[in-house]
Amino acid sequence: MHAIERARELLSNFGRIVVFTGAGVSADSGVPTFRGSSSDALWGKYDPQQLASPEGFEADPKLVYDWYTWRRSQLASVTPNPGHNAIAVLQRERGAIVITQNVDGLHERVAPSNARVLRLHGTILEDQCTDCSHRETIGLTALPPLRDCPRCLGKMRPAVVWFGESLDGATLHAADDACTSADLMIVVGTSGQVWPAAGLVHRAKRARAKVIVVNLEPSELDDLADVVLHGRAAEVLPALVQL
Ligand code: BJW
Ligand code: ZN
Repeated sequence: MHAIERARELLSNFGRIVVFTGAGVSADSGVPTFRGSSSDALWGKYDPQQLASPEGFEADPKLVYDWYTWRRSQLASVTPNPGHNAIAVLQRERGAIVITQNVDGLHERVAPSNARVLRLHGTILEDQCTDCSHRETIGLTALPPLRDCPRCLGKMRPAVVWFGESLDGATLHAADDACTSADLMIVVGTSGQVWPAAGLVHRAKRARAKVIVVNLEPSELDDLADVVLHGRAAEVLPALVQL
C-alpha cells in the first residue's frame, strides 16, 4: 500500500485528531522557514540568539524590532494556501484541534469561527510590553516603530515567544491535554527541533496515538511516525484530506 493510502486509512479510522504545525505549512504561502535546506531559511542567515531572545532585545531593541518590522511587512501580502485550507476542513468536518508553532496567523484566517487554534509561540500580529500586561494589535499596512509602553516605562516588543522564555501555561496545558487524548496526530512542516513544542508529539505517541508526518525533508520526528509523507504541505494535505 502507498504511504498516502495508509495515511488516508488512518484518517478515516481514527476519531480524535490533532494537527501540529510548523513553519513548513506556511512556506507554500511564501513565509520563510527557520531551518531546513531552503536558502530563505531565517536561521541560515540570522542569529537566533541576537534576534529571538530577551537578551538580544535588551542589547539592541531597535535591531530586533526592525527585523520583526521586515518580517511583518512580508506578511502583509501573504495568504493561506491549500495546506491551511485542508487543515481547516479537518477542523470543520472532523473537529480536529490545531496546535501551531507559527506566529503568522494564517491558520486563524481560514479556521471555522468556533475552532480554537492553540498558538504555542504567540503572535507576530501583536506587540506586548516588556514590563506590564499591555498589548497592542499591529496593522500590517501601517507598521509602528520601536516605542515605549503608553502605560509604564517598559518597551513594546513582538508578542512572540523567544528562546529561553516560557510558553503560555494555559495554552501548553490545553495542547498537552489534546495530545494525551488524541487518536491521530498529523505533524506538518516542522523540524521538530524546538522544545517543549516537539515534546507534544512524543506525548501523543506515548498515549498511543497514530502519527502521520508531512514534510519536504527528513525531520527529528520521523522516528515517531507510523507514516511519513514527503512533499509540500500545500500538495500533500489536500491529497490526504481528498479535497
Ligand atoms: C516543509 C515545506 C513545505 C519546508 N511543506 N514541509 C530541551 C532540549 C533542548 C533544548 C531545549 C529543551 N527545552 C527547552 C530548550 C531550549 C529551547 C530549544 O528548544 N532549543 C533548541 C532549538 C535547541 N526552547 C526554548 O527556549 C523554549 N522555551 C522554553 O523551553 O522555556 C522553558 C525554559 C526557559 C529557560 C530555560 C530553559 C527552559 C522557547 C522556544 C521559542 C521558539 N521561538 C521561535 C521564534 C518565534 C518568534 C518568531 O517567529 O520570530 O519559534 S524559534 C522558531 O522555531 C519559531 C518556530 O515556531 C520554532 C519551530 O520551528 P519550526 O516550526 O519547526 O520550523 P523549522 O524552520 O525549524 O522547520 C520547518 C520544516 O518545514 C523543515 O523540516 C522543512 O523541511 C519543512 N518544510 N517547506 C512541508 N512546503
Ligand atoms: Zn507597560
